Amino acid sequence: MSETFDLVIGLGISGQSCLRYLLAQNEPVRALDTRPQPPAIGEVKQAFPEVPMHLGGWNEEWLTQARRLIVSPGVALSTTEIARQKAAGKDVVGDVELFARAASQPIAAITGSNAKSTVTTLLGDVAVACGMHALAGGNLGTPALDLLGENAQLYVLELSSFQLESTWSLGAQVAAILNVSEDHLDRYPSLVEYIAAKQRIYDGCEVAVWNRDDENTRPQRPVAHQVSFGTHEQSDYRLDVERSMLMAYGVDLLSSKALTMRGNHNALNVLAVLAMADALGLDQNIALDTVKAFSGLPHRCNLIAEHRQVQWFNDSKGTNVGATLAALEGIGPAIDGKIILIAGGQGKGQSFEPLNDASHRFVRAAVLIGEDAEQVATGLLGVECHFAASMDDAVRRASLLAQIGDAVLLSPACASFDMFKGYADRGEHFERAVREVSRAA
Ligand code: UMA
Ligand code: ADP
Repeated sequence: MSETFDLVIGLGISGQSCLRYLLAQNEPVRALDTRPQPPAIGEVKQAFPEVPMHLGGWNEEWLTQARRLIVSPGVALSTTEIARQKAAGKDVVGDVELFARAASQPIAAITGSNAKSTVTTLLGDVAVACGMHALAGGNLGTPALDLLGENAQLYVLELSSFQLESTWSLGAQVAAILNVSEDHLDRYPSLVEYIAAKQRIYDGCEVAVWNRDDENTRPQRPVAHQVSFGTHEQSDYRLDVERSMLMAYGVDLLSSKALTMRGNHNALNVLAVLAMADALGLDQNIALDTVKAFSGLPHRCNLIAEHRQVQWFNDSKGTNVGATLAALEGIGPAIDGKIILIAGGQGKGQSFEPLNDASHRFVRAAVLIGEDAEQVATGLLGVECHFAASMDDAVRRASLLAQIGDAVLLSPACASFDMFKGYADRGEHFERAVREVSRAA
């Protein structure tokens, strides 16, 4: 009988954080990745010389022998090999579950189809401004387990539905689902399973913060203390759209015009931050000063150039229909002309139809790229659609289509991996191409 061990599945950054954590606990551990060449595998092998690794497929013997499977977010629990072990009674967890079991300080947890990174970063900034040693991470970039041992007083975690699938013991001090729109339907059979994964964020939480405008965010299981935000009149934290006013429990807090980040969607993000900050007992005046000054993260609807009276916006992080809708509705009414939309990439099984109404109102023409370009066109009925083979080509065409007063918006509504290393790479390509057409003109 061989020694029993934990099997870490996936050698990406969360798998590596699990190896560091388990080795520090002196746990026997092995690792498996179904990819023949996971990124930077040379360095990974060097960093963990004592860990037996299996690459390029499953290892049924290891799966069966392991006492526990630690599964990376990129691998679904419904994968046959994992589901079989789970059905046989094996403990199957993710990195966030290991983190939750080990963390002794409060956790603020944030999920949603969009705005997670913005809200996580801003809430972390608010807590730091209030004098707390707060650390932000999770899906945002630094794996949750790497935040342990840093003497944090508060953990602010962005959690994806993938991470929540394999988490049971979160017990956050405050947890929020910001919004739900179609995403990752290449992983979930339907929106119902995707929402169920997101709802797990409320398990064992003290305070649930949810979006009164989006019923899918309301806790589906009882949570004693609930706080809502939204434009709806009954929202505890409310954006009064007519008066451009952010309010809490009927009291005016701040004009949305005083925010550096633009658009109603960002005002709602700020409300979510304020609701969570209050739930954590943070100083509201400091919170208000911090949210006012926050200018947002790159690749999220940023104005990057203005040339010949045409504005250029980089919203490369708009990787689903909900984000692109927010960008069209934010920019469309704010410009004199119309939008030239650059979109497309990997559609992840989404329906693009929800874009029809806003594109009809605000879009002059679209330039579509990537493997699901034709599918994106189904959400742009009545809009003149062009197809481009590269980002350079798309930007050149967009510059020819734009008229005075127009805005060119890169908001792909799709993942980028068919053409780029990720959303940041796509956004950088876009910005370079924009600089080139501006120089050439
Ligand atoms: N993979 C395999 N076989 C394996 C293991 C992974 O094919 O055995 C593939 C996955 O399907 C995926 C890729 O490898 O395509 C990376 O997966 P991973 O789980 O190894 O990823 P990590 O490097 O550990 O990064 C993960 C998150 N990635 C995913 O959920 C896909 C990162 O979020 C996160 O920042 C990091 O943990 C730290 O917590 C990225 C992401 O794209 C930004 N998240 C999705 C999103 O935001 O929409 C959910
Ligand atoms: P996430 O981490 O959930 O992907 P980000 O803060 O990175 O969230 O933003 C992703 C995309 O969502 C960007 O295109 C951004 O402009 C858009 N976005 C931000 N807030 C909202 C919102 N409240 N509703 C819809 N889209 C939003």
